Amino acid sequence: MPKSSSTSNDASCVIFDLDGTLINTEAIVDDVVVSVVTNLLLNTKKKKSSSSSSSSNISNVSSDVQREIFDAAEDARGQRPLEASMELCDTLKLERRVGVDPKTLLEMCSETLRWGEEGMDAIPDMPGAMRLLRFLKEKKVPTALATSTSKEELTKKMKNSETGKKMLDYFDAICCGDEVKKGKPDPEIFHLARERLGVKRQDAGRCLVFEDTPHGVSAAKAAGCCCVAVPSLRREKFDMYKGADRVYHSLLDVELEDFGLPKFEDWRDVETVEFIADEGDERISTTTRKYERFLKLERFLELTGPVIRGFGRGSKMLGIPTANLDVVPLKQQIDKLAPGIYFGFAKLLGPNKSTGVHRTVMSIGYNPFFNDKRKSIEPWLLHTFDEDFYDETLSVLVVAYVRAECNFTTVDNLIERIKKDARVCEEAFDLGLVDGLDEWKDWFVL
Ligand code: ADP
Ligand code: RBF
Ligand code: MG
Repeated sequence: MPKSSSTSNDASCVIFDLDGTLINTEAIVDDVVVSVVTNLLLNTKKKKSSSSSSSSNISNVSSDVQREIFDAAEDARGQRPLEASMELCDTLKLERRVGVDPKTLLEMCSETLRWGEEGMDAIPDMPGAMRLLRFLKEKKVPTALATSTSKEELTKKMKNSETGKKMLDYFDAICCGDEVKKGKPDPEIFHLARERLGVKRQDAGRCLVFEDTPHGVSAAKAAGCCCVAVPSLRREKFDMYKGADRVYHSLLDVELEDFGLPKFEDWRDVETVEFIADEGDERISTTTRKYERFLKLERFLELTGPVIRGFGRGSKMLGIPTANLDVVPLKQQIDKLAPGIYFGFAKLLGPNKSTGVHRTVMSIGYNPFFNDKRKSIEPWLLHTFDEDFYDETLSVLVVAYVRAECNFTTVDNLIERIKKDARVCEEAFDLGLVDGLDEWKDWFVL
């Protein structure tokens, strides 16, 4: 996945997309689109089937249809609302199927999507967004926002976002969708952002753009900018990001020094574990690293729940048991984390409580090697247990991020990589590289 061939390494400023890049609105929008369109289609179907004798299975049809709608909603991302609605109507043939035009569809969705209104859930930041913005400000790198959202909607969204209006204070310039004639994938908004940052057209390559959608990447590249993609679309669609200069799994993985910008200072090297880029390693940067490393979380995260049955692969296939936790009740908490590999501690609260607190390394994500469709939380406790402990309550304290999930060509390579993650965890604690644990001292009391 890494692509560094034509990457410019002389960036002087950074331009950000908002939705899906800095704040996580995409999941909220997709939910609304899927429910509005599903209802439209089902209502028409009901009308039709009540006048005919065929008894079609509506719930069956609806799950297929929902997948189709979700897919279309994903593909339409990155554009201004009306243009996204036009693409949706077109892809799903909504005018023909249900007689709904783009403007009407947009109105129906906006009615449900009332950003900034009382009672709406707060819009979460994307993992690593504030870390990146804070760092660029500290290093005095000029930044701009280039969003397809209109000024009015932006105000509403930020009122309801986790960090609130504070995020907007980080930008030297803000460009909204209603300030340009043509929206993304047209380059106009990136030209505007570049101009507002005082960068000449011939220097557009020195603007580093962060985007999450293929439409956004097209716009940035057409404006002559250097473009980093942090995809919000599923892995199957990663081919659609081919136009980007570099693709990262999350904002946490970005190596600013590859673009000539200051290097993050919060990664900690584990100087006893040598960095050897292995097959699955997608962290190959133009600046070679010597050691494995980890990034302490700004806020540790506690995940507690009963141990459930997983995919039945850990012990059998890998010889590495992972005590899976149910993601559903923990969704809000794990959305704060980028999918990836983490380490920390774990304790059991039932019959195995007496075994104590154990160092733990875990994967929180989709396990690309197995191409899982569902997210899973899989902690491997670095301790030998005499027996299984299904159903027992497990509490995990997530302390640090190690890397993004990767794919491997062989199981042996995956196993080797997981064992190396375990060494990073062990060494980080042995060498006393993780501070801030005392704030959690109550959690360590059994
Ligand atoms: P599953 O797919 O059901 O999660 P695994 O093969 O991954 O099955 O095995 C996980 C189970 O093994 C855990 O639920 C737990 O009961 C048991 N287990 C034993 N030792 C460990 C360990 N060190 N770390 C995690 N789970 C362990
Ligand atoms: N699965 C992957 O597909 N890619 C990975 O990079 C990956 N890294 C892991 C790292 C750790 C520390 C652990 C415990 C698991 C990791 N797995 C990874 C998950 C592994 O595929 C999963 O635990 C098994 O499939 C069991 O369900
Ligand atoms: Mg498991």
